[in-house]
Amino acid sequence: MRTSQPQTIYLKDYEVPPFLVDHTDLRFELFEDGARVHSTLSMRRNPESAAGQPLELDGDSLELESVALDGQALSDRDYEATPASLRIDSVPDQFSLSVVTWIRPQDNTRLEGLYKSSGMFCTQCEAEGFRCITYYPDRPDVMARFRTRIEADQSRYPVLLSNGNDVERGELDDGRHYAVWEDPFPKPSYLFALVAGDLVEKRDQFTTVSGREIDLRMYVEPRNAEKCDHALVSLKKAMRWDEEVYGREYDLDIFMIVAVDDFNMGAMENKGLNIFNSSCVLASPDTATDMAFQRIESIVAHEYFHNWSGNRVTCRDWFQLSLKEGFTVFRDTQFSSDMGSPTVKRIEDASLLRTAQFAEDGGPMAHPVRPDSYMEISNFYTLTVYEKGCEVVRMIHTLLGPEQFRAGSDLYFERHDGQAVTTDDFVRAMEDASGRDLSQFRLWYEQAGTPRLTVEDEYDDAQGTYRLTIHQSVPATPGQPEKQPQHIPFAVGLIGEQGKALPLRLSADEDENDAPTQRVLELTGDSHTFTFHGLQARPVPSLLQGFSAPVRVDYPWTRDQLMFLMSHDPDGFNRWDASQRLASDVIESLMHQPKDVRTDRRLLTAYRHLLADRSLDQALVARMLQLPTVAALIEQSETADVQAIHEARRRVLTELAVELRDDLVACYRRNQESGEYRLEPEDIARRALKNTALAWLLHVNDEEGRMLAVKQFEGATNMTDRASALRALVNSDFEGDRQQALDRFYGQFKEDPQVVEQWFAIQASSPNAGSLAHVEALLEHEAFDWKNPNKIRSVVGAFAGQNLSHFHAKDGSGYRFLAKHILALDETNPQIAARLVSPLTRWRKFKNVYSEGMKSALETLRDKPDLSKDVYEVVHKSLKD
Ligand code: 7MF
Ligand code: ZN
Repeated sequence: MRTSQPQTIYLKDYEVPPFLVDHTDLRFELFEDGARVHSTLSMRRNPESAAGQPLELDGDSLELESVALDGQALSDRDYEATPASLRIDSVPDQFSLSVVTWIRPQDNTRLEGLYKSSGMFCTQCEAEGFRCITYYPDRPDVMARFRTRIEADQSRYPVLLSNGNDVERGELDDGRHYAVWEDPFPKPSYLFALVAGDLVEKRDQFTTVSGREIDLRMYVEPRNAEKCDHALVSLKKAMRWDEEVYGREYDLDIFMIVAVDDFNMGAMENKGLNIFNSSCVLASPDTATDMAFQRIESIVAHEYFHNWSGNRVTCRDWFQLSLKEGFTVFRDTQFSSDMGSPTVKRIEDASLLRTAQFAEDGGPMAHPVRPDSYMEISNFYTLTVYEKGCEVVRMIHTLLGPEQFRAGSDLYFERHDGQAVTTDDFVRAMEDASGRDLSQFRLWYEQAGTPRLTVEDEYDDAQGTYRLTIHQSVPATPGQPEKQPQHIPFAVGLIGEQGKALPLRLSADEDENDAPTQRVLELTGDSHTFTFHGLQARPVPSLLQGFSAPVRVDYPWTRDQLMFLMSHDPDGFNRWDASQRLASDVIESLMHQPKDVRTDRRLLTAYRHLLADRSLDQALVARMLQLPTVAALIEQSETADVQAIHEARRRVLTELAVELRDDLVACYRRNQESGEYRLEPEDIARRALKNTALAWLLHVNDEEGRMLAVKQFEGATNMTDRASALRALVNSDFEGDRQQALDRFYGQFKEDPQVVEQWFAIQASSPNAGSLAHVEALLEHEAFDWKNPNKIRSVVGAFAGQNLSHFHAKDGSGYRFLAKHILALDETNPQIAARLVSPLTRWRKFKNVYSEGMKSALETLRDKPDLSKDVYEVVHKSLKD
């Protein structure tokens, strides 16, 4: 057991910083056995803070070499230093503090602060990594102008980068050189970045709307020189889009992107120097799938958009994280939607939310979008803060409409430029610009839990009226037993007998021609009734169109109604939703039925129509053909029996694939690759559809499917087709072809870490090939590396998060496997260790055979001496009753 309980930090305890930093001057001496950091801070007392407080700076694992106040060296009686803090009891109102620390980037396996990744130095400071570099008031409401001088060996580290503009460079003795960077914009320490390495530079240009020329520079290891184009193209698209849609222009003369292989997260928005996980920025058609290209476009945009939503206006404290993340995810979602298929983008986002975020919101780690407390802030970079936070901003957009939302965003940036603010300031700007009252809406930031809407309807033949009654309830969550009703924008439509969207008349004298076919009903109380007039027959309701709010909706659609919606709902999102509800219903009803009970023929008919429908957006068809995942089915069930769910889903998939075999082959052939690889939405959709058909054929070990897969694997001119064929073979019973394809794939790409990660993930997530024994063997593979977060995610993460039938083996072996590796990782990289605990946290959701094993795995973790704060928090909250 951990001997002391980590401290809990509360939002209600927030106090303004006692000291401010006007200027931060840094000098880094980088060596092979460590780095010396000289920091000089120009500080003064905060006039808004109580007088006479001592100076207390944050540190983390620091070795102090010297301290000087206003140029006078201090003796160790004048201050109190530990690896985690530096305290000076008496300081003047204004002073300069110089501190020298010694740190060891080469031994830094946590990947927080300054560390080495494949021979280069790089940093990750969000949220509290800067304190691993030097003593500092490491909180986002302390903003300073930074000047950074980097000194290093010239031949090993020819490229020396930091935030802002490069103002000076030169040579030093002993083959060393230096560079000086100055960032004119005051920023919090979490946006500081430094990179030193032997990198190639790719240059590009962007002319802003006001005619300024921006230098775009991308830095990568030489072997990745040919994988930069897509990120640079994406960056320019994002820069233009932010000017056009938000009126936001870039503010420095240089914008830099760096790719690093060892990175705990996806990417980081450091001012003027964004750092990316290689897997989220490097791409070529030969090595990256369509999905990877799309992910890169949206992540590059996300980090760029932070320049305004996050950097120019930042967070007052980490409880406000969603201020920058929720808003920026909303911005990147809108951007991706504009760049591709809006319906498919909405489906992707909503399925992530409904499976993973709803699960988080219903489990022991549930917290509001603006949490009230935390032990370790890195555990709060969650789906709730990011994705639900995005939905909250999206609902404001829906309630205000695009023009008023833009006015609110303009006001927010104008009012708070250069400040560190709260989510409340954001909402207030939206209110002030629009005149709308969002006081009840603020509960979305304060209450955890997914609201549930129960819908009843009644059709009155004589009156020609249709009544919808909607009840809402917000479930209890840890620390929040009682909830108030929330303000929910609920978009609805009604579909008539002929499959037409009907005009929605909320009063009898409303003219049919003025009535819209979609209305956003605003729910604010426990229950509401809306009456629609002038109907000739009972309509089919299309509820929560476009997923207008992050809520669950219960309405007893019949299977026939769902089929009807699948082919007639004008709302593309709800067509997909109907397909998922129908398939879920069919799968669930088969769960405890004897083997000879057949799948409802209506599902088959629906899918046969889909496969033949050439008029529908093919990207949407490809999405609708995907059966709900096991994770989605678990989320929908009361207490989950994973093996039964997995079996029932397999049975349905098998029956569909056998029955639709000819349609699948025809669909495959119709959509085969011809000509050059293009990344246009039609081409992406075509490949997705074809590869879904292929996966289904291989699922039932179809001979022609096997031939097509092998041919596609060998002849592929792009990674989407190659990886899809590999995945299909891996998920078939054609063991010979599977092994041959795996070996050839590895042989061809073993020098490329991003491709090897895909190779690992395809195996570790396969219900067929990814047995625990095989996954254990992958951990012994020459390409596996416990120091690299991407490798851990692609094997351990993919197994526990995506290979649910093996992970939830009834003998508990999957859970013990995960616990064992979390324990080891807790020593080297606590952030990654804590993230891996997540598949165990929802143990109460599962039947006893599973939950007992999950709980005992959590207890194993709890009993480790000196557990990190990161893992401690997740484990203890999960076990709490
Ligand atoms: C798109 O938010 C959406 C979310 C923190 C690190 C990137 O810019 C970030 C960083 C985590 C989890 C998700 C994302 C990021 C982080 C992310 C990236 C791209 N400020 Br942790
Ligand atoms: Zn972000």
